[in-house]
Amino acid sequence: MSVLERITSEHAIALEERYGAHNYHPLPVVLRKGEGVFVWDVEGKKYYDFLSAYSAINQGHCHPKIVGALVEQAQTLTLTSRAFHNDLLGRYEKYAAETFGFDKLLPMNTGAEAVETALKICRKWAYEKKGIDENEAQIIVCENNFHGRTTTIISFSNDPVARQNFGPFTKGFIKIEYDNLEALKDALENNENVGGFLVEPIQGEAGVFVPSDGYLKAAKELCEKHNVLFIADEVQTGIARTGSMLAVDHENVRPDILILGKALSGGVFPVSAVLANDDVMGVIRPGNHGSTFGGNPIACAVAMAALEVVKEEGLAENAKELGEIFRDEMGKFISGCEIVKSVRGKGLLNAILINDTEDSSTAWDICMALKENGLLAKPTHGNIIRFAPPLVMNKGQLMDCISIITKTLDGFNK
Ligand code: IF1
Repeated sequence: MSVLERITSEHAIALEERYGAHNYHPLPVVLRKGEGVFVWDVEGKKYYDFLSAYSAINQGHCHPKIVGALVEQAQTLTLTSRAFHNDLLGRYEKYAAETFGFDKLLPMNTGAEAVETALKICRKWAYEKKGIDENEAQIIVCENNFHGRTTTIISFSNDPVARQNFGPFTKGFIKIEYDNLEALKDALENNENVGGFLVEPIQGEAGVFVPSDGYLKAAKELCEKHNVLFIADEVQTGIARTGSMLAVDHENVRPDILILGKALSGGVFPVSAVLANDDVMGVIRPGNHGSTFGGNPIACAVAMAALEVVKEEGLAENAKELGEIFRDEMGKFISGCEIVKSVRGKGLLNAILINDTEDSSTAWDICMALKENGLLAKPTHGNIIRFAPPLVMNKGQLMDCISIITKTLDGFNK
């Protein structure tokens, strides 16, 4: 079977249904091409992409500079493993470490792996630097978090669907309410063995939940006071998505451990990373951690190009500017409408709350109508729709999208 052979949407979906594990419930659209802010389905219909592969495609689909780096490197050297050095790893580590202001980087592939890596570094630091007794270290996490799908990570999720019948779970996590400084203070004061606090600067899966102004800064200060590592999961919020290179930059917070993924590669290759300073990263020694593909030459070339694109094209500034327009325009629309309760977000990571119950199909039906009208978005938690277009969008395109969204929503106004 040739990949060049054309296939209908119906046939493609039927094949996945028959031969693929049923671990997703996608919108019934089959994409075959992407460019910038647009994707095309197999029948040739063109859409604005308002999911950006969960913020992995911040730089736009098939960015020529990033794809160019991928192709050139793929024809030169793809993988050496870490048993040998390669000529790009050090250059990439230097470039990324300097970009984000850390001493060192540990390269991995997926977001979940990078979160796992951060948890391991944090525990080892807790024993070797903080002096916590063996096997006693605790890490504070937040309710309604999303950090990935591994057994350890789902151990501290509170999504029943993600957890049920996957136990037994990993111990050593204390869960507190998000955006609640008192809860963090209590947890730090009442537990001696805390090594770290793992937090998303904006909770993505929870429905783009933006914490109160000053929360991250105050949380970091509390962590400092208790000699606890502040671990920021910027897998989704990082790389310009929220209108600054990192979401923690809005509050001038420097995490002790920074976790990146998704758009670190512009979505062309799985690339993730953990960054920290020497006092923390120094606990990792040969044999403690690794990955066959982590730090491979293609990943290094791609990630450097992806970061260059973010800087060269001013994507953080653009996300900030367009995000404000988006929330302003949606806010105006909402004030005279029944179907949407509110709009929230930062930069180009936004969501609208549909005025219906969580178990209703309204948000799904709206996404189906948006698809018919040429815009792809996906509901989360039943009644929330996330809007996260590629950051290479221009103002004219954004206004076009706002018009598609408001006209579609009007069709649902009772
Ligand atoms: C799926 C959500 C987004 C993440 C943060 C780590 C990871 C993610 C903050 C793991 C991944 C994803 C994965 C995706 C759905 C998705 C998601 F809806 F669940 F919340 F983006 F909005 N930390 N987020 O958001 O990264 O291992 O997947 O590379 O299909 O599960 P990964």
